[in-house]
Amino acid sequence: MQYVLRVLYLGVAAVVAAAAVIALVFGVGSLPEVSDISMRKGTNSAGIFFDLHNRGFLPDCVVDVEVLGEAHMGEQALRAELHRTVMEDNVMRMVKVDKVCVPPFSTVKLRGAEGEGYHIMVFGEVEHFDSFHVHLKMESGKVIHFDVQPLGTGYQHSH
Ligand SMILES: [Cu+2]
Repeated sequence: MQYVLRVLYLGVAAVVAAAAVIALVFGVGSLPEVSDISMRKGTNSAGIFFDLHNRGFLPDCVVDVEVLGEAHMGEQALRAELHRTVMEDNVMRMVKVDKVCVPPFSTVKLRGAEGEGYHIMVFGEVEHFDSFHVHLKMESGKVIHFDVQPLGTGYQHSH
């Protein structure tokens, strides 16, 4: 009788432990956030740069980006792409990429020529806007939202 109870108890404990692990991995999943945001305006284009962190237990990827320019006259959606700067035959050029992934407990630098070359490129009449709202859509369904001012420092919203 006591043996049966002990086996039952161990069984329950194992199920509880397994449920806790599943909750940790799938409940928390990835924890993506950004820091050190900056922006450089060019002519009819701008680069947005930041560090992408993942403090969670699962990998995640940026799969889409939306950028809204804000000015006195209102907001306007701008064309935005995930880019990577690459060297080909000693010539630096930018290519469009579908996603930028960050492993668990890691950081990927989206800083243009620095590091792996990733960055966000915005196209349009960027000189008309004072501020830019950026939404990064993650593969997990999570969305990172931050604002950035050219030559200024951006800050991340917590939602
Ligand atoms: Cu680019």
